[in-house]
Amino acid sequence: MIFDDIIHSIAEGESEETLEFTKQALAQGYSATSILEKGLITGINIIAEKYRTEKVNVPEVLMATNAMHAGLSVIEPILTAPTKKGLGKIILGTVAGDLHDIGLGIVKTMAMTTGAKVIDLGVNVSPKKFASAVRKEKPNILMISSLLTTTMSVMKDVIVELEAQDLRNGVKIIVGGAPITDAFAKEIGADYTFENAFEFRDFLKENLGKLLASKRADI
Ligand code: B12
Repeated sequence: MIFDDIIHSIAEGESEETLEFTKQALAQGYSATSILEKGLITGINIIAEKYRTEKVNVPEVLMATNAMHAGLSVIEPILTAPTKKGLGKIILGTVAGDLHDIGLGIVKTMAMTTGAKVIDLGVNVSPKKFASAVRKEKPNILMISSLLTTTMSVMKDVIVELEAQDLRNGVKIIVGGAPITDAFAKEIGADYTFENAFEFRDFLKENLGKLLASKRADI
C-alpha cells in the first residue's frame, strides 16, 4: 500500500523515496489531502512518538522532517489556492525561544488552501516582531504556535504587546501546538485554538467569509 511506503520512507528519513512515493500516490488517484493526512502526517507522528520515547535522536528527527517536506513539496501546489485580493491575510509564526515548525508548516499549508495571502514569520519570533508585522501587514488572522511548555507564556506576551501598541482589535488570534488547551487559549485572551491542522481547515472553510466581512465582530 502506497501510504505505508510513504510512512516508512519518512520514518527512515529517505527524502527521495518520500518524494517518489508521494508522486506515485497522486498518480494512483489518491487526493492530496488524504496523502497529507494518511501518509505524511502519520509518518512524522510516528517519528515524533519515537523521539518522545527516546527511541530515536535529533538527527533522525531532522532527516524525517526533510523527508516530510519533500513529500509536502509535491502536494502543496495542488492544495494551495491562488492568492486572491479580498480573501484576507494570515500571518503566522512560532514564538521566541521555540524552533519547532513542522506542525505550523502543515497548518500553513491548510491556510494556503483558502486563497488568503499567507505570511510566514518563521520560528523564534519575538512579541515585538509579531507586533511590527501586524502593524505593517494588517492581517485578518494572526496564528501563533508553541510546542514547548517553557515558551507557551510567550503567546500571552505577544497579545500584551499587541494591546500595548493598540493593534489587538481587528485581528483574530489563533494559537496552537501540542501543549495548548482551550482553557489556556481563553486565559491568555486568544480568540481560538485548534488541536490540529484539519480542525483549523474546517473552521476556516466555514468562517473565513464571515471573518473578512466583519473584522471586529465575533464569529
Ligand atoms: C520534531 C521535534 C523537535 C525537532 C524540531 C524540528 C522542527 N523543525 O520543528 C528538534 C529536534 C529540533 C526539537 C528540539 C527540541 N525539542 Co522537540 N520535539 C519534536 C517532536 C518529536 C515532534 C513535534 C512535531 O513536529 N510533531 C509533528 C507535528 C505534525 O505535530 P505538532 O507539532 O503537534 O503540530 C500539530 C498540532 O499541534 C497543531 N499545531 C501546531 N502549531 C499550531 C499552531 C496553530 C495556530 C494551530 C491552530 C495548530 C497548531 O497542528 C499541527 C498539525 O496537525 C516533539 C514530540 C511530540 N511527539 O510532539 C518534541 C517536543 C515538542 N520537544 C521537546 C523538547 C523538550 C525539545 C528541546 C528542548 C530539546 C530536547 N530535550 O529534545 C529542543 C528545543 C529546541 C527549541 N528551542 O525549540 C518536548 C517538549 C516538552 C515540553 N513539555 O515542553 C517534546 C514534547 C518531546 C518530549 N520530550 O516529550 N524537537
